[in-house]
Amino acid sequence: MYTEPRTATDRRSPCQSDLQDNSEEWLVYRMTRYRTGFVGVFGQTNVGKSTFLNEVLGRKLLMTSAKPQATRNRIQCVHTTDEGQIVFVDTPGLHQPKNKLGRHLLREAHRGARGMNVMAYVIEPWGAVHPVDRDALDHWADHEAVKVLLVNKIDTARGNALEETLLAYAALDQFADLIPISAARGIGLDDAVRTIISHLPEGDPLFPSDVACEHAEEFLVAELVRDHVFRHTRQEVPYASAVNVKWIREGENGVTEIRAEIVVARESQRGILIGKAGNVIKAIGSGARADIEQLLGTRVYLQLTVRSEPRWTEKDDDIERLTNIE
Ligand SMILES: Nc1nc2c(ncn2[C@@H]2O[C@H](COP(=O)(O)OP(=O)(O)OP(=O)(O)O)[C@@H](O)[C@H]2O)c(=O)[nH]1
Ligand SMILES: [Mg+2]
Repeated sequence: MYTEPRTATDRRSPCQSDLQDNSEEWLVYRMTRYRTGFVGVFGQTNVGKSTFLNEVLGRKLLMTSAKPQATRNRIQCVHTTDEGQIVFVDTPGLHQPKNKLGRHLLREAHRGARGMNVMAYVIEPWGAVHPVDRDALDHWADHEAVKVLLVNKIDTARGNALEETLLAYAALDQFADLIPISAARGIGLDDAVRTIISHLPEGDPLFPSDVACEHAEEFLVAELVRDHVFRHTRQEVPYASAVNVKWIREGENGVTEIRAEIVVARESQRGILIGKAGNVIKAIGSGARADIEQLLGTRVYLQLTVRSEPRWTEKDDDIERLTNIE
């Protein structure tokens, strides 16, 4: 039986002692020390990475969408439990880039892998190893992070698809654990979090337990507006849109006043975003306002404008400026 080390110098991991890697004591040991570390969430676009994080965090901090390429930045958020603290890094989904903005997103995803203790790689129950995953996992084969596979959307799996998926990805011999989940239905999330924590190094929390996100309010507010741009527009318009929060200030009677502009890449997109008699921009504004009120916990007055910056999605400087995270 593993016994508690008595001195700091005696704090060897049980791996170095006589314990077997999979013995019950080792598992108990892994679960009883406070653990802290960085966990990157990776995977193809639209597999549910941001949905998973929102569900784990218990609040809508990250933008999600039925349309691909919703996430544009490496976004850090903090999840604290009694067992450990995870600094999660959400990343843009892996995809075939079609323009400069797409290539920028892919670079962001790869940058997200730096310094991670654990890579949570998210897939869907496709039944076989997807070629994009094979390439990405090959690329990260020598990365020092522990890799955990999250098979999301198990609510959509038909027949033996889940079992076949688990077998196919296990055969890659890269994953310490493979966990079926459904982010949207809240299935398997506790298991996923506990397993991830068990792979983190021992350490004290890096953030106070009430911190959920280390980004400025402006960024989170901009993401909520962009979320509703994705909901209310189609084709190229959501991908040509960026949101810039001009200011947030305390107004009268506890109302928070926010001024934000949506930047599009062409004049015609401006018209689409505004819509007939302003119906599209109104729908975006009222949806975003409700979400921002939830986030900030105050009443919100949101003023939205639309401006076009021709071809910003093709210019490096503009991409940096308009997708910049603070
Ligand atoms: N059926 C089902 N749908 C899900 C589940 N989890 C997420 N989704 C849906 O999948 C879509 C994509 O979710 P996101 O969380 O935006 O995906 P993502 O991986 O962050 O996408 P990118 O940011 O574009 O890389 C959304 O419509 C979600 O509602 C799930 O467990 N089951
Ligand atoms: Mg996302």
